[in-house]
Amino acid sequence: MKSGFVAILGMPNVGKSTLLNAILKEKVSIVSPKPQTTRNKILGIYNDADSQIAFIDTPGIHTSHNKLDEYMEKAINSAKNDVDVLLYVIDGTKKINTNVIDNLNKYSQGIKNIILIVNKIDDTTYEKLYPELAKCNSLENVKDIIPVSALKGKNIDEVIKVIKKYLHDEIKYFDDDVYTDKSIKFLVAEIIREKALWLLQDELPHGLAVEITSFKEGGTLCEINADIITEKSSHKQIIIGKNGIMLKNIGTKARIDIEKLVGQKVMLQLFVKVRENWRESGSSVRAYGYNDQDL
Ligand SMILES: Nc1nc2c(ncn2[C@@H]2O[C@H](COP(=O)(O)OP(=O)(O)O)[C@@H](O)[C@H]2O)c(=O)[nH]1
Ligand SMILES: [Mg+2]
Repeated sequence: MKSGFVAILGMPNVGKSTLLNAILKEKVSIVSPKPQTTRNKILGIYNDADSQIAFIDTPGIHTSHNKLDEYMEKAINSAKNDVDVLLYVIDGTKKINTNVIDNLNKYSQGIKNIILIVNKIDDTTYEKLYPELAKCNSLENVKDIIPVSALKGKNIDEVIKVIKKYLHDEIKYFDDDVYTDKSIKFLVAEIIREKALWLLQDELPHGLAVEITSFKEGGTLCEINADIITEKSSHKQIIIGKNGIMLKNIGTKARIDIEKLVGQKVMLQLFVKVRENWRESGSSVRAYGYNDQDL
């Protein structure tokens, strides 16, 4: 029995959260085509017959602007502490230029075992990919390079196999039936935020937060009320939509996923609230679930 901790790091949108969900075969981290979808450090725990691996998903690397960005930067740095392996994820459909290499070197400093994950190979060809991969062969700290498709679940077994080479601990840190450190409430709020990110297109992705205001689990029905928080009053109407259709859509899509998560029928009521510039305010950032004491 081997165990250990693995951090997943890389630029926004390369598919880090999709990779974590593919490894766990459970959805613990939300995914969207927009950058900075993941805001927290999310732990996903993988168990099989001879190993237990705790994966830490992180927000994408980017430079700080507001209080929320600062929190995300801290989440990345704290994820790197004390890990046995770093999975550095890059987008295999893009050119591997000096920028990509510089970032990899910068953000993997001090970590011994780095596995380079080249993702999205379903969306490229080997003719295009191989010359790019060749550029990575000379990277000093990179021990392995694994092309994968997180979306199609391709080569994920190989990732697990390679990670196991670097694990030394021989105890289980978590119970077998636990697959994340996050609460059901957190996961529910994230599902709602995910649906909003997908449905709202480019209008207002970054200023959204979701707060669960009431969560009642009954015998057969789970009743949930949640606020979608936005920064501008002009955004409120966009989220509600004409005749409430957008909010209804977000609610319907979220409810389907939440029912899978809680294994019960769900009654979900969504409200929209405006909190001007909440991302600039330390207390609001903490209130909506981004508390650096948790890192
Ligand atoms: N074609 C393709 N798209 C992917 C793959 N993995 C992730 N994506 C897409 O890339 C976008 C960003 O994914 P996400 O996991 O949120 O990236 P993160 O910001 O690095 O966590 C989403 O639209 C995903 O569906 C993959 O293996 N192939
Ligand atoms: Mg993510």
